[in-house]
Amino acid sequence: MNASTPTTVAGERTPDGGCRTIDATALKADLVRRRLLAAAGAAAVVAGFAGRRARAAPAAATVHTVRIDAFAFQPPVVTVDLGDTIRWRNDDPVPHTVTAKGGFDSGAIAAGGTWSYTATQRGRFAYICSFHPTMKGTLIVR
Ligand SMILES: [Cu+2]
Repeated sequence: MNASTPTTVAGERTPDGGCRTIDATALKADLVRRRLLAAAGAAAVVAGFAGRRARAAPAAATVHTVRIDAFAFQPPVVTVDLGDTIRWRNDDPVPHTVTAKGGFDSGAIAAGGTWSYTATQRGRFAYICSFHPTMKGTLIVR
C-alpha cells in the first residue's frame, strides 16, 4: 500500500486525479446550510422577542364613548382599563358637565360638543352633571 496515494471518496475523483471540486461544493453547501440555520435561529429569536414584548406591554389604550342624551349618561356605568380614554359626547341641545367630586371635571360641554378624559387613577368614580345633579354616571377604572 502506497502511503503517498491521496485517499478519496468514490465519485470525487476528477479526470486529473484531484478531488477539490466536490469538496468545495460540499463546503459551499454546508456554508449555505449553516447560514440558513443561523437565519432561522435569528428569526426565531426575533419572533420570541416580539411575542414577549406583545405580552409584556399593556394593551393598547381604548377610547370609550359615553353619550349624553335626554339628560342621561349612556351607558350610565362604564368600565375601562387604566390608560384608556373616555369621551363624552353631548347630543343634547343644552350644555352638561361630567363632574366627579375629587376627581375630574369637564366644565360645560356645549351642545354637540365632546370632552375626553384619560383614566390615570384606578377606582370607582361616581359623577354627575353639575347643572343637572339628577344626571348620574359611574366610571370604573380597573
Ligand atoms: Cu346636564
